[in-house]
Amino acid sequence: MRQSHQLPLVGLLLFSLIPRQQCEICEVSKEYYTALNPLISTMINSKYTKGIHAANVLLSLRLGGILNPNQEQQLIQQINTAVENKKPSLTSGQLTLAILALGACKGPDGISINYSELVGDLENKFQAEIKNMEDHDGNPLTNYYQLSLDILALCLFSGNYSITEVTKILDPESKNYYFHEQFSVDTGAMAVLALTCVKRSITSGQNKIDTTDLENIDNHVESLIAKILSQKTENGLLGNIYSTGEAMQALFVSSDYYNKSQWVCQKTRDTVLTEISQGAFHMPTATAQILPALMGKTYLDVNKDSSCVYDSGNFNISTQDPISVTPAVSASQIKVNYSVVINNAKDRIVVSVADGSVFLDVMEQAQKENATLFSFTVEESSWGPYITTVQGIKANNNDRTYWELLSNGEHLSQGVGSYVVHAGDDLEVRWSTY
Ligand code: CBY
Repeated sequence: MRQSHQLPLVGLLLFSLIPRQQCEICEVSKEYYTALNPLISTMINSKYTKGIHAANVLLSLRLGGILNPNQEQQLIQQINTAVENKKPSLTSGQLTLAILALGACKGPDGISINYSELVGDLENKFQAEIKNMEDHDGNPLTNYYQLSLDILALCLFSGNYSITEVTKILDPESKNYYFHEQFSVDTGAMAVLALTCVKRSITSGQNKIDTTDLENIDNHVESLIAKILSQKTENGLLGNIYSTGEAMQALFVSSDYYNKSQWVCQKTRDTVLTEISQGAFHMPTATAQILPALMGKTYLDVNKDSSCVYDSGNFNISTQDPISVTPAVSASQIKVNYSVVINNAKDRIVVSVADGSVFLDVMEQAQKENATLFSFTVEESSWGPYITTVQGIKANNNDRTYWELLSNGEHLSQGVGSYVVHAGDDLEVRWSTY
């Protein structure tokens, strides 16, 4: 996690060599695919590409046609085992990602997964999300990002769902698109992909035409796209660097809803490539979520009936750990301030950690020094460790509470396992409501 790829040369190369013609889908051209090798190695070799967390990675690599059948088989095996052993405890979105990954295409043996069983399980998990919303003031068991993923998979894999109901759920005015009153671009993007799939199923005649549903879907997509574009930054990112890949996918599939002057795809792509060269993508999930867009693909390209494409020499994937040019953590120590904030009460400590340490190291050091005030627990998520309790107080989706991470008063856009701390930082975990 402390490793980062510094690929300035690759970034420069991509920057200068990519043709800059106008196009709706501005993928990286094939000749330069090799420059994506380190990203791919990160996905395949990382310690986080484990169990169910491998699903995002397999989905991305299959959409890109990057793997060889052997590598693919290993990932499939991991996901199958995780699904078999942990199905009841998987969240709806985790099960969905497994279905999307396993069913992204038809493997070389022509054997497909048992869709009907998995899709049936997903229908149940999706219903449980809706039931939770009814019982808990509109709050799902997980979140709207996962509900949108669920709807996308039910749509792509012919599951049962009511078009009218999902259209109502994904109303852009729902509070579930917002965290701290800030529109979540990741969530909006996933909802656009789900709604676009549903719309296509209506217009292609798979589902009965109801003009009110169709109109509502159109309005929702239009409004969500406007909200996504309103989060465009000066340098072309959509939200932040970690939401941009999926937002690009949403914009690829909905070009009827904005005009060319509102989004210059190439600018976004070039900024992403620069960020890649600066090491922003050392987590496999982050990488998995950016890669499809860079290759001109979207999750709507998942098609259980089309044969998988395998790497025909564009990539040279090593099974070695990706090379890191970041110097090993040096022995020098830095001091940082760390506080746990609950309402108006603040428990503060100054801790010493090795230069190059991440937020989690600071929390561990503080816990060592004072277990009463600074005890905490984490859960492994596909984005790395996620703080679930501090001082025994547990985050709860039913009341929209969580432990928020801040540095110098700023909300962080990385988790505890990734954020590298600096000397003198004022780090905070704050009991918050989103
Ligand atoms: N994935 C999910 O279910 C997560 C959906 C997501 C929208 C997600 C971002 C986007 C994505 N692409 O996966 C999301 N985060 C959600 C929904 C949430 C909420 C989780 C609770 C719930 N209702 O399900 C919540 C509480 C609002 C939240 N994220 C909190 C946090 C903070 C975690 C702190 C902790 N306790 O450990 C944190 C660190 C923000 C903070 N400053 O406190 C955070 N999220 C971040 C930074 C992120 C980004 C991760 C980027 C990175 N490099 O690590 C994120 C990509 C993501 C994961 N969250 Co939330 C958003 C972004 O910055 N673009 C599906 C599942 C199957 O995997």
